[in-house]
Amino acid sequence: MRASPDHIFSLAGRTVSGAVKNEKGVACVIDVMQRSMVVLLGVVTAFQVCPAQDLPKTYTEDVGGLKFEMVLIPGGKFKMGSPDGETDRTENEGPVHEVELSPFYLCTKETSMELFTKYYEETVRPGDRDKDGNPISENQKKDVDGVTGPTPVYGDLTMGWGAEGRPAIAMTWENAMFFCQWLSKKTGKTYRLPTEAEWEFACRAGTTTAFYFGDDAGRAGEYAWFEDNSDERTHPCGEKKPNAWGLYDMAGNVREWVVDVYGAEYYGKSPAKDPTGPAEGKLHVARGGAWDSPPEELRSAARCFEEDWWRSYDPQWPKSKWWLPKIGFIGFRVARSAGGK
Ligand SMILES: [Ca+2]
Repeated sequence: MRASPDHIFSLAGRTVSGAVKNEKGVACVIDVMQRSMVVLLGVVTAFQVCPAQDLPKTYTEDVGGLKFEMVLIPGGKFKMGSPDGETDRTENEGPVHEVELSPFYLCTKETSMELFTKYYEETVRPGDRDKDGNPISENQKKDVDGVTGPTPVYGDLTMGWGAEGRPAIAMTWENAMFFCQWLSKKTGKTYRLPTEAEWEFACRAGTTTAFYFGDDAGRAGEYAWFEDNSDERTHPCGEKKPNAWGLYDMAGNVREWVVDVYGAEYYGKSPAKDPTGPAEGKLHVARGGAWDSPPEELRSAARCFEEDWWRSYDPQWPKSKWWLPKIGFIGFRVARSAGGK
């Protein structure tokens, strides 16, 4: 059967909904999602129906008055990873390998707290009991679209820093993936997380230096919120200089989830065309460093991956996989395959 990206996406959506119906709960949904979405990305990126030159260079998405900008990343080949001689590099950034990417769109900024709050308020599940105090089942917790939403957040989602203009924080990778599903339904376009390769390609914006602003870490303050200037918190998105392709805060502010699971040796066996990460794994990659990062973590090739302690503050863990309370350094930005829906 010949498949289109939209067809595959709808299949994946049914798989997720089906998993909800078996009443094994969110963990089951997420396990299915985690497996299917990796496959999904590979299929989606394999179908490009429109040459990049025919696509708009930018467009504005509007979700109930909350707007964000998407920029076309034209696709092409680049050298992924860091060379042996790069200062402060780590082994998992090699070997440097050539990757070819299909064109895609990437949000110019990290996902905002305002938009993520809208998603949360529209999809948050009720508590474990109804208004009369009776336990409610997983099926009863589904929203009208049959999609299980996040459990109520533990504590203040903004960590007391306020929401206005700042990036969304403290969500798990699974929660970010559900956000993309929600956003796709709201807009009719298929939004997703970028792959790790897409993220690095967009971050570099044609550069081969350690940072997208050169090799001088002393310039980091012009482009990034990091440990030297952040006052140990996030800052409104887009206040620092963008990279050459108009992307803000690719370095610093919050680390950004990508779709890939982490593989320390993946670069040695990565497909050359549109790689989507290892087929299996439990830890997810987050890129770009954050407000708590030393300069070396802002390097374009630097890789960060989920650590067990990130979930240790969640009193609902392991029952809930939605939140990383007190982990204010993790966020994400959305991508969309060019030429698809
Ligand atoms: Ca960032």
